[in-house]
Amino acid sequence: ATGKEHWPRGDEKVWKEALRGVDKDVPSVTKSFVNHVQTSLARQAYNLDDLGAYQAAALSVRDNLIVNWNETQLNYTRKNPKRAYYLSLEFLMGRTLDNALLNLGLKEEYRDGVKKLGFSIEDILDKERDAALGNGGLGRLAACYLDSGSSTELPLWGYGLRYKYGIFQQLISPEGNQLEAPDPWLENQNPWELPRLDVTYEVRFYGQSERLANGRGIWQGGQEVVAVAYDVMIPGYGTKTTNNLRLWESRPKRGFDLNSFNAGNYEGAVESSNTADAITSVLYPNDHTSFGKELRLKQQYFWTAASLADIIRRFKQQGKPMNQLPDYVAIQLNDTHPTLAIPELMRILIDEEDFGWDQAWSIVTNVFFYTNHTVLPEALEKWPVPLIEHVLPRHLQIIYDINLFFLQAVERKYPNDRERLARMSLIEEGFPKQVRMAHLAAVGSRKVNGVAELHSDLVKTTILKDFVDFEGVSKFSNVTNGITPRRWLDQCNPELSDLITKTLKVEKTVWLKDLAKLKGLIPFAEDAAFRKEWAAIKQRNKERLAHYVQTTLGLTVRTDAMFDVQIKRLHEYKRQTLNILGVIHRYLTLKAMTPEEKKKVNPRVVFFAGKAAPAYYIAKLTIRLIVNVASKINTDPDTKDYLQLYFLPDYSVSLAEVLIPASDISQHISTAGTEASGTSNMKFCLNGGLLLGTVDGANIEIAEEVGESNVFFFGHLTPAVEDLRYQHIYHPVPLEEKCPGLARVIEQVAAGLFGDAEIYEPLLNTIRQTDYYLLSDDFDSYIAALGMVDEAYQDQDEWVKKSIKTTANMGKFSSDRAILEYAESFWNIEPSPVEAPKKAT
Ligand code: B1N
Repeated sequence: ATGKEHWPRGDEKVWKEALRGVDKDVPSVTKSFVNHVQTSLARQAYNLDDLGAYQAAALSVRDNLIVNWNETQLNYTRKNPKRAYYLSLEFLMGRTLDNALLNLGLKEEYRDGVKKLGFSIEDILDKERDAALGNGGLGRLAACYLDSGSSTELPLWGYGLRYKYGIFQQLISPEGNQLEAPDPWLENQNPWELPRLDVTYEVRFYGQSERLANGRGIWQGGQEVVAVAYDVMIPGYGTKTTNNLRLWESRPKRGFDLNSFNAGNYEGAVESSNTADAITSVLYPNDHTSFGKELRLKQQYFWTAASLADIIRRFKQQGKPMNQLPDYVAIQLNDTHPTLAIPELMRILIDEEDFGWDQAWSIVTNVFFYTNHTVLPEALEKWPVPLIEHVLPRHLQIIYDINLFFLQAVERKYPNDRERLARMSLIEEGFPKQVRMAHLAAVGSRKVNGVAELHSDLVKTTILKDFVDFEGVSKFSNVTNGITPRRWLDQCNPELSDLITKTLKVEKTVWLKDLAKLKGLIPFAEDAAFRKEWAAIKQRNKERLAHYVQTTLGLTVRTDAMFDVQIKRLHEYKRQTLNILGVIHRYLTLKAMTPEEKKKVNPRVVFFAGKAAPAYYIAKLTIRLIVNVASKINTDPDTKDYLQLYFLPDYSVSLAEVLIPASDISQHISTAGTEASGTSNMKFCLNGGLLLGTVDGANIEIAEEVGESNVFFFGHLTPAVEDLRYQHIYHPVPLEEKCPGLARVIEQVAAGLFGDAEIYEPLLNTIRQTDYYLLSDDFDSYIAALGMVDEAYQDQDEWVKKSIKTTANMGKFSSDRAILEYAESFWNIEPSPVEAPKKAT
């Protein structure tokens, strides 16, 4: 018993007045909260727990969002601006309540309001489950862009799928194996979505497609599935604009097939409903792999068809002819996942709207824009021709026609160049033939972009080189990714945000929308009192993380050490293996030291977090190695005061919000040329964490902004990679010779220092054999860079200066800048502020 069982919590008078609806003294926040407890939740005010309080607060905040959402949509309907649509299979939103309170400017009112009723706002916020409808960076980027779209008052909607299960929950077994559990995130009801049961479309699969002489097609038969809209309100920071994220749920067209039901075939009758539901049941948990699964193809078509139908219906309500579609609609394709929208719009224009091919194609190629997020070959989507033919017969015909006209044009420019035609074809020859979605997306779009300078150059010089030659370079460009500083600074690091506001002497509503203002912090790097405050905040953030680890895992983290963090999806190209082998190297070095030598060592705590795709064996072995190294070294009396290691299970947006502000140094150590951008690198640096990384992705632009002396770079550069790989295969050098330090570490793992000797063989073999990701080439410079980090950390004054200068120079990486680049240089859309409603007279 806590002695707190006599309800109500908090101030009894406030409760009573609010319950009675006394108008005078009770703030409206309190009234609305209590009202929702009594009505929407049908709960006794005197018996409300934190979860109930979260639900009441969410419903009450939602009322505010709905008002703004309605005004925003009305504003758009009245003004008819050109609109942009962001089609993404993933939206990794995380939690909503805190963000909604911040953006509405209601945080303090709610803090006070719930306090009087006996609750702490932090405890309430902590009850919310993450909306985890995404795998990693690509999905989180989509969420940041929606926040920025509303914050810059752009008419921008998102379209996605309402998965019943988000990314799996990660459990770690005692042996260190990753186990996956489903994430039924909708279980406790979701106050942030508005079901629109009246907004529905029918989407066809399978059936037959007949071609008519005039080029049109008739697609009929097969199965129809219903798409139902759910709207998620996206408030802007300090704006009325509240845009929409529309997520589709699949439902069977008929719940039951009555004929077979009456014939006693119960299972047959419910079967069609099972397959229809399955389409939006689960988010595919693989990033960076193309699997060719039928259900994934159906997800992609279901979502693009419903979204396009919805977009076209809205456009038609304006009474404009279809050939003006590109003047009013821009559609951004988030990677190739929504590429079927291209043949789908062709189908609508030709088969349903009576357009000829050329006119239809000119509309299509002025509506779509394609963002590429990776150049890794295994991630480039390809769909087997027979599968598309089976599921979407009409679309296959259209894809073949697009290809025919396209290759004819290529042939005219480069006569008799068969190899070029084969390279550029939308169809890859083989058994089976496959449709290359990146080629289709590039051919069918107005613009193509990568997500950081280096990556965009690689797109132009590698995977789409022939297309640059053919179409001219002006179609291909770069938009460096960004992050929203609202969530990734103000919300996750409130103390730092307050210190910045106080120091800049500018309202946070100003600098959070004009992040270049952070440059005003630069002179304060020389101010000792400021540095002290800055460092104290980092320290408290470390303690907050330690508290999290203590309460969730029961482990005690020392907070007087350097916090070294690598958090991201497990993938060989991201080289978590390099990091853990570096940790073992440090451990072995410590073991060999005398007590005197050890005294000079700065203690370090290394954190890992991240999920592995369930079928990615090597990635899962890496987790297992990390976990087992941790249990060995954390209990070794020789070293545990100098080196601790933690693998935090079930990485999520919310966990990132605790980890990032606590980091002194974070690792972004992909093989050069493999990480398209990275976005957590931006989050760490914005929070004053320094960066240890390779010359890859957005690391390069971060270094350009914050100064190369404030980042720790190591490793080979992109142009060297191809040649090094060639050397590995054709002129292999034994590991003991090439990189003795790494060989020694690998020997220890193989010898069973961390148990399970044989189990790690496949992982170790990836390095001993082809070493595709170049660990043996970069290991020595990696260890050297870690040494430089240690050395720099010894001089705390200098370190804190670096930290301040890093934050101060991160303005470029606001997602507001990125979304405005898309708006101005691609979509040609403008802010459309919601006008203040006319005062009732
Ligand atoms: O997109 C992020 C980048 O910051 C990262 O560098 C990049 O790796 C990431 C197939 C992907 N690229 N490709 C994917 C996700 C899901 C899937 O099914 C590929 N994710 C990225 C934002 O630009």
